[in-house]
Amino acid sequence: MRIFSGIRPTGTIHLGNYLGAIKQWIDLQQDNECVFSVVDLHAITSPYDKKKFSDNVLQMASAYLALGLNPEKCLLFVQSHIKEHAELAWLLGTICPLGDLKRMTQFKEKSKTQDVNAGLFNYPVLMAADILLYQTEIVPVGQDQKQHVELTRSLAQKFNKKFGKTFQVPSPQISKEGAKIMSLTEPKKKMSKSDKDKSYIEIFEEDEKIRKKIMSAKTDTGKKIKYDPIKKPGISNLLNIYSLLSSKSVKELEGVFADKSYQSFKKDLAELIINYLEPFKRKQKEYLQREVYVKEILDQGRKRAQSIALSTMDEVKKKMGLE
Ligand code: AQP
Repeated sequence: MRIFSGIRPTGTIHLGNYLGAIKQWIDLQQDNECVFSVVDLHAITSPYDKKKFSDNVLQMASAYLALGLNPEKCLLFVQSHIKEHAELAWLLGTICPLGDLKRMTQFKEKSKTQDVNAGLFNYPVLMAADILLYQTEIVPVGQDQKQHVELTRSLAQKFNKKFGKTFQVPSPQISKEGAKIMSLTEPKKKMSKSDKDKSYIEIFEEDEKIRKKIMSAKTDTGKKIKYDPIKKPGISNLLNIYSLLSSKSVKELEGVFADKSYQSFKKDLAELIINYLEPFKRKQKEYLQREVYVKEILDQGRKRAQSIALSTMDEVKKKMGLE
C-alpha cells in the first residue's frame, strides 16, 4: 500500500501527534511504501517566526528519525522542496466547491484564534494535493484530520469523473484509541499545540515538567479510577494514555488501580511517560548534532518522492489540457 502523512514543523510535537499519527507510521513503514513529509507550507498559514523556521523544519525531521522512522524503509522530505505540491493544489482548487471549504471544522476553529488568510482557507486543498500527488491509498492521521481526508477523497473522485481516471482515491486510517488524545487542562478538548503549555506533553519535554503537568492534569472530584469519557473525561484520557504507552488494556488498568488514589495513579503515569520517552530524547539529541546527515536523508527522500510527483503532474496536466 502507498501511505502518505505529515506534520507541521511548529516547534512542538506532543503526545497527541505521536499517539494519533507517528506511532501508526512506525508500524506501517514495515510493510508498505511510505511517504512522510515535514509540511512546512501548511505551517506558514499560521503566524510563525521566520528566524526559527528552518531550525523547526530540521528539528521535525530529526524528531521523525528519533521516533523511529527509518529512511531505508520510507521517504522523508520537506514539502516546500517539491514544488509540485503547490502546483497541484492550485489545479485542485479550480474544482473544489467553495462551500466545502467553508464547512471545514478546523478552519472554523482556527479562524477564532488567528487572522484568516487565503492559505488557511485553502489548507485542505493543499493537503489533498499532498496526498493525491503520491497516488496514496492510506492516510494515517488523528480524528481531527478525518474531514480533510474526506474532502481529498471527494476531490479525487470529482477529478476522475471530470477528466478521466487519474487519482487513486485514498482512505483515512485512524487509530482506535490514539485517535483523539485530550487536553490535560480541558479534557473535553483535543490536545493541541496551539493551546496553553500546561495542556500538552511535548515528546522531548524535561522530566520534571512532565511530572508537574501530569500531577496537575484536570480530573474530577470523585475517587474512582474508571473509564467514562462522558462523566470522567480527565481520568479517562489519562487511562487511555497509560494504556497506549504500556501493553495493558484500560480494563486491566482499572483493576490495577482499583484501590489507588488519583495522585498515586498520576505519579505512576508520569514515570511511565518519562521512561517511554527517554530513548526518543536521547536519539533526538544525537540527530540534532548530525545536521548534514539529516539534510542528506531529506534530499535523498526529495529526489525519490519528486519522481513520483512529476509523473502524477504529467498525467494531471495532460488530462486537464495543459500540455
Ligand atoms: N490530540 C490529538 N490526538 C490525536 N492525534 C492528533 N493529531 C493532532 N492532535 C492530535 C494528529 O497529529 C498529526 C499532525 O498534526 P499537525 O501538526 O499538522 O497539526 P494539527 O492536526 O492541527 O494538530 P496540533 O498538532 O495539535 O496543532 P493545532 O494547534 O493546530 O491543533 C495529524 O495527523 C493530527 O490528526
